[in-house]
Amino acid sequence: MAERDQSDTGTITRTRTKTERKLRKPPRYKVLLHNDDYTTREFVVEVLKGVFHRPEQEAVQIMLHVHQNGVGVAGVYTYEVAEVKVRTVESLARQREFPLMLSIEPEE
Ligand code: TYC
Repeated sequence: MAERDQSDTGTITRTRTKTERKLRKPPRYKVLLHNDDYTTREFVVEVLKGVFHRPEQEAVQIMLHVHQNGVGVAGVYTYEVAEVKVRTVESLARQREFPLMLSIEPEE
């Protein structure tokens, strides 16, 4: 058996492959919109258009999905961008005294 000095733990290391490093895409997060009984449909559509850059028809579809199912995806972003979207919409909603709730969850 080969000799080992005291600092040698026997651990074998290797250089990370490109997929483990450079080509790894930043994780993405869903911004979820939650239904409530007080926020107006119009406000939710305006937010989906203005903050999440959804075209009118898509904005209406997402709003109706949330209205009917309780929750839906407004958009998918890096964590930092998702956080800013949530803060922006919460601020707009509170200015109008709407209780609209949003949350962030990892994609997949
Ligand atoms: N349920 C609301 C209403 O009937 C509309 C609504 C839709 C509210 C989506 C929030 O995330 C929401 N006025």
